[in-house]
Amino acid sequence: ARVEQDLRTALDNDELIVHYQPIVAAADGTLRSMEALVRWEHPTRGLVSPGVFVPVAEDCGLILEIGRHVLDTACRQLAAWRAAGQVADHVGVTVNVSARQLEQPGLVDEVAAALAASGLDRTPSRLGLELTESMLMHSPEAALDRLCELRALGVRLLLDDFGTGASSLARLRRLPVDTLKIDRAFITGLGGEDRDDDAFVAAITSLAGALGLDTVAEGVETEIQLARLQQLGATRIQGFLFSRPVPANEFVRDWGLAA
Ligand code: G
Ligand code: G
Ligand code: MN
Ligand code: NA
Repeated sequence: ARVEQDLRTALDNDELIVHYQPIVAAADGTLRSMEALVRWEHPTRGLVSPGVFVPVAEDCGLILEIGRHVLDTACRQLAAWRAAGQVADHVGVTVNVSARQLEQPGLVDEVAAALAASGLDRTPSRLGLELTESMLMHSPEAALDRLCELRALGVRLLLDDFGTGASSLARLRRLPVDTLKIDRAFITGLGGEDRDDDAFVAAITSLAGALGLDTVAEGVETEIQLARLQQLGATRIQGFLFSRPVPANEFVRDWGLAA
């Protein structure tokens, strides 16, 4: 209850800020999009990780407000960078959506509102929503309807942490997703002694290719992993090798076109 009260205050005091991590083309390392990741700038405890407070926010329902805040902030930030000539028109932004948000019928209107308020409604495919397989298990039919409504707005849908959940190929075929984000658990061992990870990633990229989906490899930290992912046909790369998630000003300094 203490953390819940503090979170409420954090929202009111604008202590919840958004960091951005680049997602680049596997072929040439150019910027394709960035993932928006929330952080809590606590007045005394410093930067608090979402791993700590997002679960609390999900339990108490504050995740709905936090989610809306991150969505709005990310859309406005991308629009501002575009207007300033800092990012190319094809660059997008992705936002994590929690199960509680997806359960809300109002989510579709909120996404539409965020697009309209930022002006991204003219190019809605620049917004991507990251969902996990596990959150689709709950009530698959309701979730599927919601995903179709979101897709009808023109936004992209990404399956986050792919490979760790229990979704069947049959279900994957029915999901209106654009991109599989390969969980970093499968990236860590790439190019190493154990070839299991290579085989697993190869299977995902060939499946994605057959279904016409993009693949983002998450948690890429070494040149060896990058080279292997290029061979295996991953289309996008995200990880500390290129950048950690950074504040907006650092992001534009390091990745902006007019920098
Ligand atoms: O950035 P970091 O690795 O600390 O994130 C930890 C977890 O918090 C990740 O699973 C990430 O998806 C989640 N997360 C980060 N930002 C958000 C957000 O805005 N909304 C939700 N629901 N989860 C987020
Ligand atoms: O669950 P989700 O995929 O949204 O979580 C994204 C999280 O992964 C972010 O919090 C980010 O800090 C973390 N992350 C991003 N790149 C790397 C990486 O190269 N290595 C590690 N260990 N974590 C990463
Ligand atoms: Mn994510
Ligand atoms: Na992930």
